[in-house]
Amino acid sequence: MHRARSALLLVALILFASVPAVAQMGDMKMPMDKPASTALTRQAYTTNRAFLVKIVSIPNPIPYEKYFKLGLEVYDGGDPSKKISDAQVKVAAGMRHGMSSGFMHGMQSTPKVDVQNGVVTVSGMYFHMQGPWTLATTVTSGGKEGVAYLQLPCCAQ
Ligand SMILES: [Cu+2]
Repeated sequence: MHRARSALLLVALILFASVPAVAQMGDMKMPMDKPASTALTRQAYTTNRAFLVKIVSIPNPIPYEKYFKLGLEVYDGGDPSKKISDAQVKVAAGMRHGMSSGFMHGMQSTPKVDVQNGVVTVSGMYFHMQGPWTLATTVTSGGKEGVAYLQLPCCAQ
């Protein structure tokens, strides 16, 4: 009886202790806290195949704990040779840490999107943790909207 209650208490303690650990993960050195071995995704279709998003410029390697920018171009998913110059693009970057969708955490910066001559420049990117990051780009054009996910490995030492 007493032993069962101790075990329950232990489980409760472990659960309780793990909550702040997740919340503070951005500051912790985790086993995953090493340069990503995954490759950079150079291009990706939106999940509905409406658009193809290509990375046209990015620092190689991506700097660690430094601001950087990257350039994107959007193409017609049905005809990838057709560039779409007037697409509206929103971005969000984060780390999944094994999650199949969504982010375990985002960046500590707010990226800014600027479109000029059909090139989408995303500035204010900042990776504060080593490992694979995901850039979600939401593209809107011609009444269609789609989200493409690009994998960005972090980082240079
Ligand atoms: Cu992380």
